[in-house]
Amino acid sequence: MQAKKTKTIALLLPTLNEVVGFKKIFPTIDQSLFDDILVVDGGSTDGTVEYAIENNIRIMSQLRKGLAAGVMDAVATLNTDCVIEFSLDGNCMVEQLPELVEKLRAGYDVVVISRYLPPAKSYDDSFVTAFGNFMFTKCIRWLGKLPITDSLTIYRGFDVKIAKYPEFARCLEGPVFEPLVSAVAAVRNLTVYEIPGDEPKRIGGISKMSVLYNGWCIVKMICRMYLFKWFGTKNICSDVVTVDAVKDHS
Ligand SMILES: Nc1nc2c(ncn2[C@@H]2O[C@H](COP(=O)(O)OP(=O)(O)O)[C@@H](O)[C@H]2O)c(=O)[nH]1
Ligand SMILES: [Mg+2]
Repeated sequence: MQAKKTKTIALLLPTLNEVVGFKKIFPTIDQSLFDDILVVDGGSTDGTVEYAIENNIRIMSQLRKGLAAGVMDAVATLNTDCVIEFSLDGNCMVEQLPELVEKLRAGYDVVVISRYLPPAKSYDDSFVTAFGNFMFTKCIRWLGKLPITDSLTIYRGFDVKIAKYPEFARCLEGPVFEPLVSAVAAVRNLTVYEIPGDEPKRIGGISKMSVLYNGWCIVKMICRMYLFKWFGTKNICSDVVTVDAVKDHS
């Protein structure tokens, strides 16, 4: 009998005008950890795309607008079992990639580098983002059973099957990709492993995140996920034909 193949992992690098961090951080990444490396670019004009091409890094330009849409569309093109999201702006520490890879290969569905699991600390949070992250993580953790501490960070790996569940596409509206991965994992009782890890301050460029808009989209997503938890798929979007709905009409 053939031995079971270990899980394959892609490193996904979303970029939008991130050339400073890209040049500084990418050369320090151990590329041998991954089966695939892909940059998804949101329309950079600062040399990010040119740098990727010059260094033979696979890059795709996203067609839809926004970080979550770019990540979703890039994940859909991957042929690997798992994906790790990594931000090249200095917020993610390269040193933690080997452990992240190891835990994914060990079989966890989601592995998160948590900024709030002691002794880790975020050096990039403002009072507002720290409060928002705390509240949203509480709401998301009550969807399931695991005591997760960070549901919003981009720095995570997960099984790509999560993005293929029906409730995922139905709840992905606006910038809610990472909290949605955590919410789906909670509702479905998937295996989640958290590794404490500091979030250093970003280097170069500016954050493209809008606190109010992101917060509003996450509130809507969490409400939909509670509806999904309590009443099932057909209640989270009216134009979806579920197996139940098909049965009703037969
Ligand atoms: N492809 C793509 N990447 C983006 C987009 N917006 C931000 N990014 C990248 O995603 C990462 C996280 O974004 P950032 O603005 O730093 O968010 P923050 O860390 O939550 O403040 C950075 O590496 C950005 O360059 C986008 O619309 N498309
Ligand atoms: Mg950032």
